[in-house]
Amino acid sequence: MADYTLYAHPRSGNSYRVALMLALTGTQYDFELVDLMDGSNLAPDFLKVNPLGKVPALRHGDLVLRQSHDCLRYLTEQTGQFGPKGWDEEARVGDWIGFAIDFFGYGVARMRFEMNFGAGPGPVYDFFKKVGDRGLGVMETHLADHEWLACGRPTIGDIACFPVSTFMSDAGYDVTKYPNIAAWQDRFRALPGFGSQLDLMPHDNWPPK
Ligand SMILES: N[C@@H](CCC(=O)N[C@@H](CS)C(=O)NCC(=O)O)C(=O)O
Repeated sequence: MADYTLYAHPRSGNSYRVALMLALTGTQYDFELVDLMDGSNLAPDFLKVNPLGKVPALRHGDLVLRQSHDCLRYLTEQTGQFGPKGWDEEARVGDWIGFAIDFFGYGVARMRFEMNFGAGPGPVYDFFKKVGDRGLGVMETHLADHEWLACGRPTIGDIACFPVSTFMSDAGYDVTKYPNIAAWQDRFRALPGFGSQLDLMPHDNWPPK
């Protein structure tokens, strides 16, 4: 049994953040599938782990973390990897964690949700697309002269942003129009320990029927 247990689902970008952090830091973990497709996130057993009924959750001893960004920060402290050093770096990494919430969470991730599970193209999609377009524009410009999002090295800022960046095509974007983001994704995929969502969060019934 590993020290950490990750409760998560492979279709969840927030879950993938934490799974990536565990994998990239070489941290062993037990994986507990919480199947969002059959409502297991609202089953009494899981609500004891996370009363909010959401994934991911990360257990380490008696501590249970229920926010993906807390998990990233906690694991930087535990492993000494991918974290900022000093307040200048904290602020720059924090910009990208905030970006992941403000532009990816409320933009690209919602667009993908609308396309996969919602009404598809339409006014709701267009509303989120304004946010997504703005965020991708900021990121594409930034990556024109930065190899990594903050501090000149891979940090939890990159780990926070990578999962939803892989939803771009499902969200309706032509990724070839964002060559700097595509090149950053390639650099990210080359990091030692990298795995896909399904590598890190195995699911027997995939794609879900
Ligand atoms: N603020 C949370 C958000 C977690 C979240 O929204 N998880 C989604 C999957 S990506 C979920 O569990 N949704 C199921 C539901 O809301 O019923 C985090 O950063 O971890």
